[in-house]
Amino acid sequence: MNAILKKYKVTTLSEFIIERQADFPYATGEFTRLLHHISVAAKIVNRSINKAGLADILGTIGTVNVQGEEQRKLDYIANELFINSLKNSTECCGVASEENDEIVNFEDEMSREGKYIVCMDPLDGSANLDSNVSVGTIFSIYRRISPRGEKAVLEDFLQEGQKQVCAGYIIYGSSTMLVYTTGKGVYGFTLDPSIGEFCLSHNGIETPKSGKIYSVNEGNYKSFPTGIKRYIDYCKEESPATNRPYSARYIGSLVSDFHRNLLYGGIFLYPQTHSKPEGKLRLIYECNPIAFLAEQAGGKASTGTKRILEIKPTSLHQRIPFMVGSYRLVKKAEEFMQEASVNQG
Ligand code: P6P
Repeated sequence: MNAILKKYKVTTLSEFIIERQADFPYATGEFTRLLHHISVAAKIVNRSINKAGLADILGTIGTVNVQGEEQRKLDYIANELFINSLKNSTECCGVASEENDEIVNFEDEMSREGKYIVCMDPLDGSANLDSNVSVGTIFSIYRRISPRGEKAVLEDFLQEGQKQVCAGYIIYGSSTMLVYTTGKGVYGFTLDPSIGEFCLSHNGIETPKSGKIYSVNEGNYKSFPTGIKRYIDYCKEESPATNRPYSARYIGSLVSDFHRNLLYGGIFLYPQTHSKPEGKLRLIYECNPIAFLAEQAGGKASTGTKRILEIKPTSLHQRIPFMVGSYRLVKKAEEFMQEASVNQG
């Protein structure tokens, strides 16, 4: 009987969070409620994405966000769903979202007492949606700095990434997965549509220390810094003894590229370019959460010269050069950056 029960035993996300609540000193269930509400919004977004082509919710809405990027119907829907669910949790006093120029304050009395704030990219890679390429939601949770009972303030959202209490993503791909860390390892949950639950499928993700995959938009090669060019050339060199040439894999959807490299080993790079001197990816709701996850899985994340999680943000939508993935691959890329800066004097 035990063998049969063991085969059908599932651990849902809610069960897992409660079991691990001991990881959260002084937690009286607030964090559990907050993460539960994120998972509820994720299920609804997943349902919307799965029927997008049938429900006339693909395409754009004729507006651009603070990034100057065309907003898509599903960007708007996902943003509203996550913001509403976070408000309903009453554990979060405010949200910073890629889709909103300013922070979103939750004014009701219970939310003002909330001790957490959330930074998020509600639907990263959404330009890929119409072609059915996988996309993702990225989220990052901090304890607020401002006093409970008052409105959230900008400083609550400009904390260094190493202050995160939780980071995670949902990848809406061949299966829908929620991957998160609270600083005690990385755990993956796969959505079982038949029961509507995220079920534990990756009980402790450790990323390989090295790998054979490099992910970068090589169309920007000519405008990369010298060190990055030299590293990409190194990835392409014939060297069987060191597993090179590596394989180029680039989906153009951060969560998808990162998730593959997390599991298989590899490096993702979005360096600075002539047209994007600070890089493209945003520090507080893309690079910081992904960097926290990478480090918790034994990987590394930097600008090429600085550890991402030690950078003090200066603005909500600040962009930053980014490389993340297997420890030894990122370290090698940093060495090329270091060598180039020494040679340039
Ligand atoms: P490019 C999607 O727009 C995104 O923000 C990330 O998901 C992705 O890694 C990157 O931009 C792709 O940018 O310039 O290569 O198309």
